[in-house]
Amino acid sequence: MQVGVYQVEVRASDGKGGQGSCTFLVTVFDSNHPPEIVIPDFTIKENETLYLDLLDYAFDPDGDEITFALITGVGVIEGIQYVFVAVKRVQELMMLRSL
Ligand SMILES: [Ca+2]
Repeated sequence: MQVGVYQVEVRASDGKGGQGSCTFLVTVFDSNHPPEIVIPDFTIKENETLYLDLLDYAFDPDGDEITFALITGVGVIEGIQYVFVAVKRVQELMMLRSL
């Protein structure tokens, strides 16, 4: 049932020609709750790589499947994993990529 307000009308009959009726409203609201995600700060050394399984830090109150996207910042998200390679310089990153 989609979110919205629905009107229902019900009639009551007594079998002797007598009838009564009424209408009432049924409101269907969006019961979905957004995922909660909290990731603590991390400290890593140069040339270290930070791997995070994002499902360890996120939770959906309804049990919905969660997907992730990087909004801003360093690193990449692939599926449920965040990866940041803390190479010293851009040139070194280029070298690593060319290997
Ligand atoms: Ca949800």
